[in-house]
Amino acid sequence: PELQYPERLNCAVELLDRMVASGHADRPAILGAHGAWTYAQLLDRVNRIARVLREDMQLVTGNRVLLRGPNNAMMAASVLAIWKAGCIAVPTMPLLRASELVAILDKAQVNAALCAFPLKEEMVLAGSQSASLGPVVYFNDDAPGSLEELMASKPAGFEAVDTHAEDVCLLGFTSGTTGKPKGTMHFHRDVIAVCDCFPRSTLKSQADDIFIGTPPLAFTFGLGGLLLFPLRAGASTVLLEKLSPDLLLQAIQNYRATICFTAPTFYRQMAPLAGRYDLSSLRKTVSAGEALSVATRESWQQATGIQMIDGIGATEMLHIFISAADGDVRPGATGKPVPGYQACVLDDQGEPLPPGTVGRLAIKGPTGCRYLADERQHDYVHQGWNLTGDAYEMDADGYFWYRARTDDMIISAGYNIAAPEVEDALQRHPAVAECAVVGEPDEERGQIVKAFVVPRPEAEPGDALAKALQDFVKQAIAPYKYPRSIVFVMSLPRTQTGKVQRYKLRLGKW
Ligand code: 3UK
Repeated sequence: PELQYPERLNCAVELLDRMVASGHADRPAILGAHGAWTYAQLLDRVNRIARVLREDMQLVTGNRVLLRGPNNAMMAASVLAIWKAGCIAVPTMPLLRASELVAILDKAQVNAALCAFPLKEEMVLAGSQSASLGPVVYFNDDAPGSLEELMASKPAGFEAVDTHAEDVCLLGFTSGTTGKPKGTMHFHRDVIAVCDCFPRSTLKSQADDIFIGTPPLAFTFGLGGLLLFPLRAGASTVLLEKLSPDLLLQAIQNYRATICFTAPTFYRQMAPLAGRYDLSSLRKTVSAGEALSVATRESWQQATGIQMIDGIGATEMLHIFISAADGDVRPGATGKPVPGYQACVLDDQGEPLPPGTVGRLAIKGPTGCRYLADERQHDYVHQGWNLTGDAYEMDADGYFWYRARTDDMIISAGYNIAAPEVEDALQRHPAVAECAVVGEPDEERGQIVKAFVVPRPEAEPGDALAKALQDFVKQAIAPYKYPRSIVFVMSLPRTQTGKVQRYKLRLGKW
């Protein structure tokens, strides 16, 4: 792809003003509970919010603005307005508690906040403990002093702040699968570059597409898939505040959505319900966030006829960098580097490994990891290669196969066992709703394979089922990989982005 951008670049102008100027003004941009906003209407809102930021909240270029809210039109307009006003957006997951928010306010040295009214309580609590935080304005509310009211009194139009392509515009926080969230910095150029990679080469999105899905706009998976990619393509996006497998299927039917973004667990839950809805509009479905098992891929394909597009992305990389679509899909493999990115598998010394060997995944491309000052930048980036913390194997044809998070390789009696492989096998058993596998310290074997299983409602957990599951796994994969210990649980601990927190399972506390 052509990834040369001018030195002066404001990503909001690229994504929005340019679209309005090039004939998209009256096309629908954002659909949802608010109704529909065209590109021109979205631009008008963005300009007014940008004025509020600069004129009422007195912000200057480079200020950091915390952004809190559900996936809706005002939230989307606010991100774009923060960029257009030359400020840095710090989106946060709606469910964060005050103590977690305080950590982010401090770490990101936040100057101001735009916050959805229903999240006010936590915001006030956190704000009272922050030294840096200035003005806070609430939206999704028409009370005096609300963002909506301030916007209404502004004149139309706003001249974008002239930013450098390499000015930071986004602080993305990781979801904390291994503990405390880390902040990552992204430039205006990065925001446009991710739009010109995966969605163009792999997804092949077009102006008549209607995007829909579940990931929060506060998660770069959702920000890209449900806002940046649709805008860059001149397409429409459906933003949904309330989500469940049934509600998402219903919304796909109602809005005639064509492209869906969500995580494997959601596809797994939607597959058995899909037959009740008219999903004929749907063309492409993207799975990311966690490994997509062959079982989930197959159940979705059987239910809908759609071949899933798996893609691995990371907050550090901003979005997806390995993926495959259409005829290029190899079930079980994530795919090949997205055009624009390079990938290889390295050993612990940083030397490239030959095909067929499991090692550390390393990525180079137009986006990359820049942690906020206090993080361990050198653990992630070595000689320009981003080490994502994933154990991968490349085959002779250049396809990349996910094996595990590097921390989730279990070594038992000298065997290397990838936790997700055991999970895949378990998931194929009809009594298993969900499961997660970890290594448990063991005197004799070093570690043993331990499985946490959420049984389906009709299944009867107990010794008999545990034995049946063990036998089932021994039939499916090399017998030494079977879980020696099985624990039945009601649910699995997950991050707010939907990832299993295996470190909590290992600690036995959640
Ligand atoms: C894991 C996957 C196997 C992998 C993300 C798409 O997930 C995203 O970002 P996070 O920072 O986590 C990154 C880590 O998640 N992972 C993600 N996708 C896959 N593992 N197969 C996959 N398809 O361990 C990775 O290092 O929360 C995903 C776009 C933007 C994102 N931020």
